[in-house]
Amino acid sequence: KNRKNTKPVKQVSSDNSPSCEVNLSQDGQLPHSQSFPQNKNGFRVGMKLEGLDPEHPSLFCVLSVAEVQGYRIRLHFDGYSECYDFWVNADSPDIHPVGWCEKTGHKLLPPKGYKDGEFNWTSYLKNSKAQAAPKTLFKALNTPVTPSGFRVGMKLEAVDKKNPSLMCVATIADMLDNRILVHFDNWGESYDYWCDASSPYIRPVGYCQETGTPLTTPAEYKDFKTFSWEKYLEETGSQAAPARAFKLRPTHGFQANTKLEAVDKRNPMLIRVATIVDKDDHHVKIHFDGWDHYFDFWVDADSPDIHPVGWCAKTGHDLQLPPGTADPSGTAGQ
Ligand code: MLY
Repeated sequence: KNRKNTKPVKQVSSDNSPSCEVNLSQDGQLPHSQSFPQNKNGFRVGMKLEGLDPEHPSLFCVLSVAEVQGYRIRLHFDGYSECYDFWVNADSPDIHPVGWCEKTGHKLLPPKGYKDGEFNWTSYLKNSKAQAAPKTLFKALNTPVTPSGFRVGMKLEAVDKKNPSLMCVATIADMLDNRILVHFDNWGESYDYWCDASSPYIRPVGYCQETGTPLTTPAEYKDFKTFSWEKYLEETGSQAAPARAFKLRPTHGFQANTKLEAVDKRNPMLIRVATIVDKDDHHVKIHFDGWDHYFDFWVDADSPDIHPVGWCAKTGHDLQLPPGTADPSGTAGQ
């Protein structure tokens, strides 16, 4: 894991393309994470699990629960600096019980200091006197999988979420539950992201040509000026993902000037009182009440980091009130 050796960089929060996405349920209802959780957060500090590295979403890592707050957990990469810790909801589809990688044929990145093939969960748990997070706590295991026409290796056209103006040549690098991992041909895996079949960021091969949208060809592609999908599929011995596999996403129900509770991107342990100040087909623009509009940002409408009013109170999470709000405890706006 090369990034673990580099200096931590504060996540910049100026783009409008956050990297988290959850499934809309079949009936087009809000994603589970955007309604009130049905169950309690059963994770406890010290429990170990396997999960996606949010900055390298193709990698599954050995993680420990470092903090529990309401329905959220802070996850720590075993052996690495705390500065890489990150927060997820207890029902995140990106976390799995110990042994999941082995079972599903995914490579598990061991804790720092372990060489490939040297790591073994049984002895690791014993030596670290730690508990594996119980399987029943994981949402992914309880989610029915709908068959899709997608297969690993198939090609498609996809938005580079880190450069949202680019539609690019992409490949399905992995599949998991109802999601696909989008990888950009010949680029590093840091641009990869998981999405479901109804993601507005993915289109079948041929979409750019049909709509007159420029298509970003694979990095270093020799004939980029004369790129043709037919030729490229043949060269790479691959298939296009069938158009029928792509689903239409129902429009979200968010309205401007409505209130919600949203994770502060700059300090993700905090959830603040917020307002939707703008929206488009698949995004909403979040404003933190009482703070400068400079901090406003766009998120995907299905982001797991936006919650209905009352979510914090119901799940036992602190809520940051607008600065200046009368608060007897004197912690408002911190
Ligand atoms: N300016 C950026 C653009 C990278 C685009 C990568 N996408 C297509 C996966 C760079 O050259 O790093």
